[in-house]
Amino acid sequence: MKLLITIIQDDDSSRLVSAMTKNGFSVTKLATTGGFLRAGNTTLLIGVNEEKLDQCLGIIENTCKSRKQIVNTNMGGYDLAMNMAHNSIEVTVGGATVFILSVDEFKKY
Ligand code: 2BA
Repeated sequence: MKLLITIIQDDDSSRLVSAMTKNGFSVTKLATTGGFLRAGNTTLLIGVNEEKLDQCLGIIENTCKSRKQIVNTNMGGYDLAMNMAHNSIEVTVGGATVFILSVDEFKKY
């Protein structure tokens, strides 16, 4: 069995959870925060048997879209509106970031 720690954007979470459950995958949804943007994102814990791994990854890839976001690089308490034009960078936020871990044991009581 594998555990997929799957970090996605909030905008994709509802569609991905629906697609997962429709295809018989169990999902736990966590509200998380990205360290760079300091903005909310969603982390899904998905336990999946190895023969279903590719199907599961395919659903993630097909459901989650990358998007561009403008980030203010001077968030230290100055007037954000005044600084925005001069201190902004564009970052492309995935898609999905997926950590694939091997599960030693899986029990349900
Ligand atoms: P954030 O940390 O808020 O990062 C959002 C996006 O900002 C990243 O998109 C990336 O394009 C950019 N970024 C992140 N750190 C950067 C840095 N030090 N310098 C320049 N740009 C940077 P993604 O790479 O698609 O990541 C989306 C979210 O996935 C991240 O949100 C974070 O919550 C998680 N993540 C990504 N890689 C991770 C890793 N190696 N370990 C743990 N969490 C990770």
